[in-house]
Amino acid sequence: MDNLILPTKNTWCPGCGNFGIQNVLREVISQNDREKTVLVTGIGCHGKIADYFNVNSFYSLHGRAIPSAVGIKMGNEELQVICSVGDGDAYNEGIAHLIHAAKRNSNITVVVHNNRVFALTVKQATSTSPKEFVGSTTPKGGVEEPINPMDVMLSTGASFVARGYVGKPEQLTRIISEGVKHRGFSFIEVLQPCVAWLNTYESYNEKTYEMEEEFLPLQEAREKAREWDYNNGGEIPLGVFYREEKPTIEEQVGEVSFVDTKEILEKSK
Ligand SMILES: Cc1ncc(C[n+]2csc(CCOP(=O)(O)OP(=O)(O)O)c2C)c(N)n1
Ligand code: SF4
Ligand SMILES: [Mg+2]
Repeated sequence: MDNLILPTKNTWCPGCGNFGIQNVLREVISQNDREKTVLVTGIGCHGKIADYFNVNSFYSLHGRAIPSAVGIKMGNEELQVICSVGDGDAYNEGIAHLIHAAKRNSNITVVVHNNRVFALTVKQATSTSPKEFVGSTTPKGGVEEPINPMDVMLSTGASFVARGYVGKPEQLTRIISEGVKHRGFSFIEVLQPCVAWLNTYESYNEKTYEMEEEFLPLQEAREKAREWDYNNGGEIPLGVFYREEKPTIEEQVGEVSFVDTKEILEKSK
């Protein structure tokens, strides 16, 4: 027994895609130095993963998991920082943080539990909900086009960009393991069906396929990212779209020297 799952009561709906991500992360964390692993989460159904794992964790504010993770990594480069975030968390509330962490090439791994809905707060449309999604904020169906986060990440400097699906757990394990090993900002979008509000299992089982390429040059990766437009049009490629070696923010900034606030307060007396 790896003792990685706590005996806490699990409140995810039976069949929720989050179980698939939990299984994969369990495998990945058990392959790594557990003492040096930190799991940082947002708020939402996905965030409960911090309650279920017996690993160092930080339950952040909604939309603020990524800056928390960047700060933890900056403070101690030896830590392996994995950030579990929701689509509402990373693509709505916290999208500025996602973009800037990618731009800085912070050496963290971001795993997006993309169920394409604000699930915990009972069915509001997010940035990747299908256009005509009927939810509690769009009772007659939405009017906005979804964004394409893969393309956003490729255009803002993420040095590892990948997509997996909980229905293809072996490939997802490989992708997340590679993302964790990658030196630089790793962005992994995981298609995670929400059986309560947007059950996409059938459609994903039919439309997803595993890419043959190990990874692609940037322009081809961007074209590949546009193959699926999040409005359920077209086939859905899975795999590592892009990877690049370049200096991380932590290497460039060097050691952080913390300000001793106690000393400052003493001096100001
Ligand atoms: C700043 C802030 N805004 C809104 C909320 C309310 N809230 C809590 S969970 C949640 C939905 C989260 O959606 P998502 O990130 O997609 O996670 P999921 O529940 O789908 O896993 C919202 C809107 C909050 N807690 N804090
Ligand atoms: S509401 Fe959706 S995301 Fe939340 S636990 Fe249930 S199935 Fe999973
Ligand atoms: Mg969500």
